[in-house]
Amino acid sequence: MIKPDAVESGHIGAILEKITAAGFKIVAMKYTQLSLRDAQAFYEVHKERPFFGELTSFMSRGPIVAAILEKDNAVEDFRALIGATNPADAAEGTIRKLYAKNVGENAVHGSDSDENAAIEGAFHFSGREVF
Ligand code: 3AN
Repeated sequence: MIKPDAVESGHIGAILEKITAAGFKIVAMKYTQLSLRDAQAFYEVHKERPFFGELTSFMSRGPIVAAILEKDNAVEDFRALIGATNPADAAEGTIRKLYAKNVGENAVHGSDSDENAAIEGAFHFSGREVF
């Protein structure tokens, strides 16, 4: 996902350019907005964390871009492309170093495993929206 902070700041195009230049194929994509309930469901694994309320209200405050990306070694390579969760720790040239505001408003989300990528893809897309 391209998160609400990066959408608000006008970085959709630049972020998609970096993603495709890094060799990812976009197999599904939409511009949409999560309701608070959607965000709570999406981030269910974090529900005991102290930042859950902040995270879910942020993720539902404005539109996002959701996408399914394909590439060999996609999970690891995408996490390298986006950089550390906290942009202060992110490597130079990474998407979060370039576009994230702080650890909460950090521009993009990437799945942390192939299994979660499949679950998260199914959260956003029906079968006929995946190409
Ligand atoms: P990542 O997105 O890098 O996998 P996770 O899974 O640890 O990071 O955290 C999920 C999301 O929760 C992050 N993308 C970020 O938006 C938010 N988050 C993580 N840590 C904090 C924190 N200390 N304060 C506020 N939000 C946080």
